[in-house]
Amino acid sequence: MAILVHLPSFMAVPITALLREQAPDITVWNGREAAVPEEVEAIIAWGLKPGVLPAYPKLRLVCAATAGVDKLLAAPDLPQDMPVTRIVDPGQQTGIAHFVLAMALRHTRELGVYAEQRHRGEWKRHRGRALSRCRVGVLGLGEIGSEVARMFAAIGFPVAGWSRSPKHLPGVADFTGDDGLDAMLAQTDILVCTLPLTPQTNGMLDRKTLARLPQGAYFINVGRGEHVVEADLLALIDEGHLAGAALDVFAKEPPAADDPIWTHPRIEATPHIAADPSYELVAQQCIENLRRARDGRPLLNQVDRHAGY
Ligand code: OXD
Repeated sequence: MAILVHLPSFMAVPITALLREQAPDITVWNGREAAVPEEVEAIIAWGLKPGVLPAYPKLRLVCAATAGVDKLLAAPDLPQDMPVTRIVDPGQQTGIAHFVLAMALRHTRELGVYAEQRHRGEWKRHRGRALSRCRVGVLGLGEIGSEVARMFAAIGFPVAGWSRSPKHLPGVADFTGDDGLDAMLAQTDILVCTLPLTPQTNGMLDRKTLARLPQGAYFINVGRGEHVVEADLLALIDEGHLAGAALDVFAKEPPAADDPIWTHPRIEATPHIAADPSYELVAQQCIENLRRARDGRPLLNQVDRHAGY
């Protein structure tokens, strides 16, 4: 029984060590070079280039080391019946919600404006907007979106959420479907994207959609960069329709050196750091799922391949 860790080294090194510590009976390889292909039964990965999967004839399981699985599901040679699992980590959900709140409060309290003023040596006070008058709309009410919505509601923001089916979360107004999306956007001052990336959500935040937000709305993205048509977002900010955006995810990470995102004064850009999943949990879940797959038992957090998350 063997696991192949196929991840960028900043994740691969700690996760490999934890797998070895938690399951001394399982062989764990960090990187494809070391692995014996005929022995690999599970791969932990973020994305899989074409040609990787067919090299492992005994593969039973592909484990994402993250909440999002879009890069894994995009592998052209991922067999239809290959189980894929993702990470569901309450600690990560809380961390992402904290990050989103920090960005939202930075916006409502105008901390970016004060940072600019300080560079100019300017002492000028602004009256911030009351939270109770700042309407939040959360796109996607999965585990992460629900936690984000819950935290906004807990500190007094009016909150709405858009999801495939109504979630009935306390203090969160439900919106569904295309009409629901338009209706929610029209009454959203801070839009937060926590959607999974699927063919249906790819590129959905284009000029037409974002322009439905009221003048002066703010956008926070902790979903995926591909949800947004970046040129449309920047144009709406430059035209003054949107106040700005906090982006933690990008279609290309890191963005190209000449991407305007690096220097745009109304964009807060961070390198996909909203919150990582716990590496202990990643290791633990992969080991447990490999044992379950071997025994033919149901897997934890198995992705619905049809839904794409
Ligand atoms: C992700 C994660 O899916 O960090 O981006 O979990």
